[in-house]
Amino acid sequence: ESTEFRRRTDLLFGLMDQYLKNDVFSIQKSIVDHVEYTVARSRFRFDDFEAYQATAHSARDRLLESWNDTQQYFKDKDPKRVYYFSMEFLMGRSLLNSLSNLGIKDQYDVALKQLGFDLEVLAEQETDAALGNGGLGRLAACFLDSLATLDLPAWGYGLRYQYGLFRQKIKDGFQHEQPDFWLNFGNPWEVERVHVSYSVKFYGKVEEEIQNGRKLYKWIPGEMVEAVAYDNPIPGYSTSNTINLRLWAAKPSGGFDLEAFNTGDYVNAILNKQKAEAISSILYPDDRSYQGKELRLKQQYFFVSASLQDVVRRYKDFHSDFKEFKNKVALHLNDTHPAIVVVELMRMLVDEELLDWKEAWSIVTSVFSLTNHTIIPESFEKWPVELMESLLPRHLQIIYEINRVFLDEAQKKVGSDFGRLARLSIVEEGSVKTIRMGNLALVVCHSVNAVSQMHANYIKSTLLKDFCILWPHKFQNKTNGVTQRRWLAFGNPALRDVITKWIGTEAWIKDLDIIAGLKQHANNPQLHAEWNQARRQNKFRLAQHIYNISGIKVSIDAMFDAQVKRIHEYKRQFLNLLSIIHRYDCIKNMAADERKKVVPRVCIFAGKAPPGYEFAKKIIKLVHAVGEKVNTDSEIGDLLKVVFVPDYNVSVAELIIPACDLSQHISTPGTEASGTGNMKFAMNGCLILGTLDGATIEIRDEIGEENMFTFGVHVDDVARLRAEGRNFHPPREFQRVIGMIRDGFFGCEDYFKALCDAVDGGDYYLLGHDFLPYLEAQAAVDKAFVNKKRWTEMSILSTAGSGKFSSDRAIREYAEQIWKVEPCKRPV
Ligand code: 4GP
Repeated sequence: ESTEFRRRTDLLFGLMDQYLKNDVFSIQKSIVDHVEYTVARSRFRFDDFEAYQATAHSARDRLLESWNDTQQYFKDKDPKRVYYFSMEFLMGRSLLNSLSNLGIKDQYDVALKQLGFDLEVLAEQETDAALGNGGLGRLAACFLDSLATLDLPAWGYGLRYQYGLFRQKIKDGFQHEQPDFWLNFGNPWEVERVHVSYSVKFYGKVEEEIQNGRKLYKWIPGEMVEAVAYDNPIPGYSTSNTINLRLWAAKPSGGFDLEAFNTGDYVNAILNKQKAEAISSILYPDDRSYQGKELRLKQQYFFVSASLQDVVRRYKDFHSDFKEFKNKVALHLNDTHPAIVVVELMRMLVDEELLDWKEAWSIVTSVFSLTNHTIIPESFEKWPVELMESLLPRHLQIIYEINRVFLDEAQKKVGSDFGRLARLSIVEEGSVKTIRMGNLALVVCHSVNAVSQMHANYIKSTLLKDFCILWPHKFQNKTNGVTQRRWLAFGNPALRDVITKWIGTEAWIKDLDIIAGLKQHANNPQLHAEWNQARRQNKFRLAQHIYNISGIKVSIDAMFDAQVKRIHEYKRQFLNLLSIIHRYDCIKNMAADERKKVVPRVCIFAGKAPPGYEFAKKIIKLVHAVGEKVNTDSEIGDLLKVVFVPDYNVSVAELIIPACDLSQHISTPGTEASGTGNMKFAMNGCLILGTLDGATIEIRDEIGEENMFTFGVHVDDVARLRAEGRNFHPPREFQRVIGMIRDGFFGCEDYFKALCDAVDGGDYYLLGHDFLPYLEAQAAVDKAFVNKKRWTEMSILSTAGSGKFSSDRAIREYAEQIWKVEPCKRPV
């Protein structure tokens, strides 16, 4: 047999020839081969889209080689692995990122140029992978990039939604949602693994039997669905490691279909298929309470069940029992959406692997960790008991048992403080009895982390207080970070070159702390010239885009001022708009010579409103209404422009972030857990105008108060000010701009009435309180902008101070302090 093995191996090596080469000629050959054999066009005639497809496939070939070897290396070494479970991954486009991480972008540039194509133009052909709503999903994507770059043995697990986050179309200033058919033209960045599939059970009943004196539970499912794996290779930067993001698609389970066919129920068989596929069909937008709860819970269980089966199978390939499980596996939950997985692991260990409860519990409580991403209590999902009982009957039993043991133990600590015990309980009694998934995760996970220092302090004293008292050691902070590769090095090549030149190395692309080296040159006029030159190039690109989408011409000498993020009351886009109206009003009332002193601004908004969230939708309409008035006012000209860039996504962010002078992060303190846009802008040398909320506080600590603009109420005062709200009289300036909206100055007064009512009655987000301080901060911004030298210095110092906000730093902390995993670097 061994001769046969050798013969075959020799044959295969001979056939392999060698790894794919990365010289220009080899790359061209693989591109045109893909034109001919994959895209099935003639190599003598293909357009930009076909060229993109072929280029993507040739890049994918290279990714797969690296992927295969990395996975084989992990298998050989069998290190402890970390699995990152997330319902959302907001990946954006892959082409430029993959080529850059693989270190072969320059060769592709040349190769394509000679073939008559422009790589940047081809890259525009790619549809964003928008499998996420916002911050949480984008963080997961940044983390994968860092996990790969730091050579950590990691996998991501999630759902392969058929439709990404909706596309935002604007008609007459109103948002319209259209489905995002992102897979319509195929997806060259994934590999379908038809042989990697697992059955996932739903519904049915639980049977009990006694075996050898032990009571066993058997779940007889009422429905089964197959989970099929799609692998998305994630290359690290400047390493030969490529890790995996495995996304599951739901397919009907053969057995069930057959049954229907056999009874002649052809139509039902097809409907069953559609029903199964619906599980991985849509990504829920952020307005959870409006959606079908059952489908969402089904999605959650579907993805964690398949993932866990996969993890356990991989573990069992090398281990005959579960003694080593804790030492080999770390499972991380990206918020509580995947929390049902803790029960699923308990069920697998007790019911299927026949471990006793105690042993299983000790494993389950050692392997899971959790990140909490919001301050809003509703983000802790709850499921009606009735729903849980019908969909996952065995899980409900296990939850009750976990809760019983937990409350017994808690009672020993808190005595008969029944109020507190009721708050701690995983089961919430009430008119509708529910399971609190947040509490469940808090009980089971060995570590629970916040995403900024302020968020940590805040939730420890509010949302998680009762749990903190029980287990203070569980709670910690891991301040977010973003990948400087996508967000600076690749997305802003002009600035990258300047940075690299002045700090004398490009090592900062892998070690962002080094970027502090810019500080010593922050006064150098030559650097100033190059810095501004690079930034101007980006402004020009954005101005072009704005013109293409809206026909609005903006001056690149004006200050580009952006607020781009999901539209939410707490993020206070409304406050920004009110100050724009105030600015407009002031300019209109100025004498001509006074107007000459006004600093010209382009106010840029972008962001999606969750489909069921009326307030947010009205904000979008108001941006357009104000824009229409201001942009067409001939007296105003370049002094003020208001622009809404539609369909905000990763690619749009990549265009806006490098091009802005000022970015706004003005949430009411105590509402934004961290924010990551603030980090991306700061890294790109864009100054921040912000409140002391989330990670903006840490950005201030790093960059220096004097290099940004902060204002507004203190977080400790928010509750009191809210309580006193009724007695508060907002300033005259505030009343005036609200009055303008109410009086129909921008039209649609009935439609906008609810916006004005929200701040006139109650003003929960304290816009009235913050209005004057905000205007003062805005005035300080104007004043600073006129001093070009000072502004440029501040911009350089923003970039120089952003070292901490790399996701590499964040991931290193997670790896060392939470997951206890170590790098496993494949040799070249
Ligand atoms: C977001 C938070 O709102 C944001 O502050 C934070 O930076 C981000 O997570 C990453 O931690 N939350 C979500 C969500 O996106 O869906 O809860």
